Amino acid sequence: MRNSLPCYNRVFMFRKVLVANRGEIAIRLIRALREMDIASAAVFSDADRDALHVRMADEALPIGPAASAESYLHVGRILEAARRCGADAIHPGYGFLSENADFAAACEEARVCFIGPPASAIRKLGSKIEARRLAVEAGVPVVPGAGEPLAEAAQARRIAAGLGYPVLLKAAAGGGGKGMRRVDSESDLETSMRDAASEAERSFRSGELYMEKLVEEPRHIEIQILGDGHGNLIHFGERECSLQRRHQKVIEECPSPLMARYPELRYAMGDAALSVARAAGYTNAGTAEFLVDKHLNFYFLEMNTRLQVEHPVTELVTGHDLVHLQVRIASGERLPVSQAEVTWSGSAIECRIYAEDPDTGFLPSPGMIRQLREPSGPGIRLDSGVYQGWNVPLDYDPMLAKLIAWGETREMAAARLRRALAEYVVLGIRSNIPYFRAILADAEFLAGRLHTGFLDNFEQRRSAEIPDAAMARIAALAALRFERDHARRPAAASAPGAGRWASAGRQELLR
Ligand code: MV4
Repeated sequence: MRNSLPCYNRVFMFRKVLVANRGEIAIRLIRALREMDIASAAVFSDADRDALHVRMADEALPIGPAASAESYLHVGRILEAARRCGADAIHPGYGFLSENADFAAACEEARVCFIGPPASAIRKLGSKIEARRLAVEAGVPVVPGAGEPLAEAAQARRIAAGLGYPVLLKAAAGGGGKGMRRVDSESDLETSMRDAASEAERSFRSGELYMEKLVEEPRHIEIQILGDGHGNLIHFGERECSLQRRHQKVIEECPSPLMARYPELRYAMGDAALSVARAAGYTNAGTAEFLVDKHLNFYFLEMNTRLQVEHPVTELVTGHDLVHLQVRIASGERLPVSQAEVTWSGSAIECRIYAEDPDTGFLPSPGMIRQLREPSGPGIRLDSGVYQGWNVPLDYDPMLAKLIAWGETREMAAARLRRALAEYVVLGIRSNIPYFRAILADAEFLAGRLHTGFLDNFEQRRSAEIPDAAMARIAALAALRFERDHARRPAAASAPGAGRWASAGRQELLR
């Protein structure tokens, strides 16, 4: 590591950056580094020897077996790779080590710059209870609830009675909806607390819970922020991420369709996000998550201390490259953009393209990509991590690419996205492309009536429309898969009522 100064006292731009990630985000980072004349070093596990990010980087270092814990999540091996290739800095991307305060601290210790917030800010914001407390101190609204860990049932009953049911139990170490339970009445409270605590314990090795009033059918809107090491902190407006299934985002957009009607909301939420960031001593890129209820009250939920998957929609609408800015800030430069220079033009929508099968409840569908035709053309950006002939490994998140469309208006962005989805061909594995084609044809979506229950609702509306013959084919496939995977008795025997569908399905398949 070329110099021994901490990140923010640096004077020179990095010469080489280690990209501690894989897939489309590794490629996104390698491209930005190349644009900045900085050498890139990729890392790869045994499962990723032939991966696209390995081919695109200036050099690539093996870091261990397929299992993430032994490779992309292994602090020692990542730091060793950085030392071996002489990298001045590490970009963690998203997922893996990106929000690990111990890793950020270990980088500081090893005198290699962590391109992200300081370890202290990651640590403070890692506990949702702590983040809530910071927000309250900063005068930012949070959902009515308890700002303390729940210790015992009697205390929980008192708090819930004060808030009024329904309430929501949440894990302090939470994320992704794990350890979260809706509670509708006092009689369910104790059981739900036990369930939530044990799920949180299993997922995060901490069963600590807190409680909030449940916000019904909220919108999920988040604010992108960026701060330098010289006290400058600005926001890049919102992204709406209300379209999620099982706490996985599916479609994200900028601006939120809500902001067309209530532009002052963007500035109020932007200020709130900056207040929380200031209270946490935040620098580099971050995202403040909010819920917005139907009366347009907004509530701070948590801060994601990384570059997010959906950052491209913000880039397309503001025209700023967030990765360039992250790298420049981390090397000690001042933010080259002022708040007044952040403006919003047009509309962008992103689809997360996954190797998963919408016909089997979105089971992962890894394997060989036999044929690939990727869309392009006016207003289309494709951040892809795959190529034709590559075998999508089953070891990691099966996201293939992000398809992003920009248009003068939301209607234009949607039209371009529809056109690009029609061009997109992925053969050999299943993908969720057909699912997106259906969403982009949905009147509710096109009207911008978004909320976090949208996709559940959409799927129910759609399954009601599936004709019997198609349902029979689905039942047949499910039955055959069950028999193959469990190699015991037919599925019909184990699911009451399934027999009729399964035999109808077999007939259908034999036709
Ligand atoms: C909530 C909520 C309603 N009320 N909090 C889910 C993940 C986590 N980051 C926060 N989540 C929620 N917190 C209160 N007080 C509803 C959700 C929620 C949700 C939030 C964003 C996107 C999708 C969601 C799906 C279900 C529930």
